[in-house]
Amino acid sequence: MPLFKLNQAALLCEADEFALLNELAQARSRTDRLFELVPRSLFYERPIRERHRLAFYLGHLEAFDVNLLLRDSAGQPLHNSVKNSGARREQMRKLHGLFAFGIDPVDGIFPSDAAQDWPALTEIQRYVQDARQQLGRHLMDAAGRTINAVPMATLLHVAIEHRLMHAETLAYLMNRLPLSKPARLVAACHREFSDDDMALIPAGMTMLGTRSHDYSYAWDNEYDAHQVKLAEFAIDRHMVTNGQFLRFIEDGGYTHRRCWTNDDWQWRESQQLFHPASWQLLEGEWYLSSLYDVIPFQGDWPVYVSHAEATAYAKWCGKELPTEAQWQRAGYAAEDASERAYPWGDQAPGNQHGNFNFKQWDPLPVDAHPAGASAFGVMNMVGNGWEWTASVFAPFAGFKPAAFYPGYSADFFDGQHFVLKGGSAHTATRLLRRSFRNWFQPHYPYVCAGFRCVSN
Ligand code: AVJ
Repeated sequence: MPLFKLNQAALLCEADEFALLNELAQARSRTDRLFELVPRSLFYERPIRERHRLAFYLGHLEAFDVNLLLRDSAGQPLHNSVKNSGARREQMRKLHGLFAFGIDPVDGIFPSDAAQDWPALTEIQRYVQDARQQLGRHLMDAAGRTINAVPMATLLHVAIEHRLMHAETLAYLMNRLPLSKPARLVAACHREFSDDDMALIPAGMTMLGTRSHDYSYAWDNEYDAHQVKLAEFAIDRHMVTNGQFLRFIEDGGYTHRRCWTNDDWQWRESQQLFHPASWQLLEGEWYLSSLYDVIPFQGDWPVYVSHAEATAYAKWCGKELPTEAQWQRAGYAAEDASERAYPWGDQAPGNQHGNFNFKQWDPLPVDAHPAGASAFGVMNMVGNGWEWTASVFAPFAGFKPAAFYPGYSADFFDGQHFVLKGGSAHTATRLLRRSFRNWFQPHYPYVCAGFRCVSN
């Protein structure tokens, strides 16, 4: 796929726009490379029943960028006026409509389209190429301009972050593709971690959200910054491991009614769940599914589960999930009452700090990055798996939806989503900022998301 003609664009751009065009090009090559891993025969699969077929995401990333960026300074869409032949233009418009809306159905309604409802792969690829060409031309002209009073640079941040979030979506969709899966030649690992290994976090303050000058871009749900006061609590030094979770399973955790909330129990019963979605029992041994293969049990990796399963585990061992504020304080507070940019300090994220930014596909042991520990010795809070919190996703005081993407967060303030913090192996570095908030429904088990517990 052609990238921007960056050197030409550079002549016209502000320096920060040039850097952003570069970053968008890099984000494109990340999603391109992910799509290249998908065999052509599997593009029309729907690996997760709540989400779209893979082919959708191929077109969606471009349709989103076109909607956002291909506009005149008054905000009117430009893509209707492109100089293609009439039939080609008509086809472009049709595909654009098909791929424009990426929000998946909520509330247990599953999409019911058929594979043949979607255009052929070559058609989608042509749409992608056309869109990139038009964007390339337009972005050169639009440099330094505003669209509806929004600086081009802000919109480029949005395009980049949207694409990088979808890179993560692709990664966890791909984990569930029906690729042939021989067991990988690594040994099972049964290293034990203890539920008693907790760090004490003294009473104090934490800042949620961000001030407008902290980052060059943050989403609407990250505003406004505010202080939260917390009592003393203890938090697991490590994310709960597969090995710990196995003890819960072996103790009959999935059938202890008292460990589950009413909603969660109903869900568990209706799905007849007895183990995490990524685990498989083969001839009496547990395996974990990954991209191309099935991996023998890794007891020291974080367990990836739904919010419901995480909550049941916490209840089983007499603990709770951390609130968003507790998680934030455990991660970012320093002993002198100041707060750090990252758990380890103010240094930019590097390989020694954690497992993120597609450094590798699979998780690493929960204690793999001592250099990433927080001031209170809490390990691996950023990377290696998102972490569920007990907090319902809701606006902070002062929340204002962005006019260029009003539904980004507001569509999900429905009490049906929980905040996740931290990041996974598939989370890009720029999404690791302290104020970034992720959210999913409590019964969505597919994200590379685990948890740690607190005692209050
Ligand atoms: C913020 C990760 C929950 O994947 O549903 C992508 C991001 N929003 N396209 C999602 C998103 C629109 C969103 N999450």
